[in-house]
Amino acid sequence: VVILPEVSRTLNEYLLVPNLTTEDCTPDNVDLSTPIVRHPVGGESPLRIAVPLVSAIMQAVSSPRLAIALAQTGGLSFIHQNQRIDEQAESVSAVKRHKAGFRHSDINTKPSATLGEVSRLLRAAERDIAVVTDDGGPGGLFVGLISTADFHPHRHDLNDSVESRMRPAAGLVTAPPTISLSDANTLIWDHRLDLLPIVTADGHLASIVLRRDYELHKQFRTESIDDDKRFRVGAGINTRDYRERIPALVEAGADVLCIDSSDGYSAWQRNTLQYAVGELGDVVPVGAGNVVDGRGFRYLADAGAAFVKVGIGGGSICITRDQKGIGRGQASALIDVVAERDRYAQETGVYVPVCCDGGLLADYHMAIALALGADFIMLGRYFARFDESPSNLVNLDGQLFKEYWGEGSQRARNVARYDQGETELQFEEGVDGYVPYAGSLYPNIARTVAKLRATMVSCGAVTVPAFHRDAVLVQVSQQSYEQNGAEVRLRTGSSTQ
Ligand code: MZP
Repeated sequence: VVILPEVSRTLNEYLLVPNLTTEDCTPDNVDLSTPIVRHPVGGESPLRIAVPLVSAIMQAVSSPRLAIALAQTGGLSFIHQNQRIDEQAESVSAVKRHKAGFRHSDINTKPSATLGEVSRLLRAAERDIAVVTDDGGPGGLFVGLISTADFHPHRHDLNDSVESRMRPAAGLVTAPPTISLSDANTLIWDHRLDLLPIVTADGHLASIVLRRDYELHKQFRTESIDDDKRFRVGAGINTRDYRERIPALVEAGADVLCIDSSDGYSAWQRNTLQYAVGELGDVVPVGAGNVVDGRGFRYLADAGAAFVKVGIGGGSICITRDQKGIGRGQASALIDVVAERDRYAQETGVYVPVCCDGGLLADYHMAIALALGADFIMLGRYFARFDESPSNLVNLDGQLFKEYWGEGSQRARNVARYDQGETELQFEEGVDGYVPYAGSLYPNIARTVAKLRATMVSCGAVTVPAFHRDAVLVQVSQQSYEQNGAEVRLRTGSSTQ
């Protein structure tokens, strides 16, 4: 037996100690882009994303709609493999059919277009979202979004308490064309809106204002797109039907694949990688995992993995540790794997990116994971909460939730991910539950990205590699947990998100 001489630690057990912030270290200067697939040390990765977040390979998370929204905001989705090959290939095609790079000039909207006209134009152009701008008014340039899929003008009841000088009509706010950006922001915050369409007295759309207009506007320059202006999308595969599934997904246009397994340190993954890299001729990069130590990383990197995913037992819906006693604290797993990634890069001249998967309970855990050396982060619960995820929105005792279930639950029955030696799950490794509904993906991602930028600024880093190199972390004591827990009752409407 080997007993590792350490305690297994989670991301929650670390905090970042600030480094010097210099004048040019500002949130705007922070570049969150990161490599997704293996590349020569010092060279360019063939696949990078602008925001280091990817969505989990799960039924309740990665649908075409979520994949499009995430690609628009600079991340990447992995369409889940717990479905028939033709269904999964169709989901990949659905993302690739959408054209990226929306500009308001593309759809010829003008400030005087009505909401109905914009919607019709969007449908005709097979677009979900347009950027609408209006440079009139004292607030300067308004930048907004309109979406056929997500935009529900009637969703928010504005009729109750809008400012008296603004006349509510049919769920929209009518306002004089001179409404200032700060007036608009007040309305947005007061009514907890993601976006606010401003219509003129004669019912024309003057502009649409977002809560975080600047962030979103910026992200439109960082969409995850290919050379052919299509959104990028990944897809999960398994170690059983890969001979049929990989060619179908490649044909459908998948940009990157990932072997989806709860325990990736296996000969099955090596065989799958050998097929993808060797027999199939390396047509599309294939990531592998999950592992929790350097041995697992090296095994998969040697077998040709494009990236290696880290994490066993840490997922919010995961009960693998309780059921099988298998797993490792996510921080300890990352520290071990990242050290091996760096040794491997030194020895071979090849950098194999590491993805931190699961168990991130707060936004700041993403910063801790990046600081510990992760190149990008995979999230399930985080994305399941949004409008764009495929699961149902449910009202439980007056509070809104989205359904979220693990791939190891009876509901998902992902037998290819959980090797229990049978064609049916003999015991569950995941739970079936609910997560608090959080609205649309767009403002949430903008907020998370703003937090990541702010953390990196405090740590004096404007790039992810600099953050890896310079971050200073400290373990927190039990005592400091208790101090953090001092209870302050929140005012209604305030939030810690
Ligand atoms: P989280 O972001 O919800 O904490 O974790 C998502 C990750 O949990 C997934 O990417 C996957 O690795 C893992 N997962 C998915 N299903 C289960 C399960 O049923 C699971 N146990 O652990």
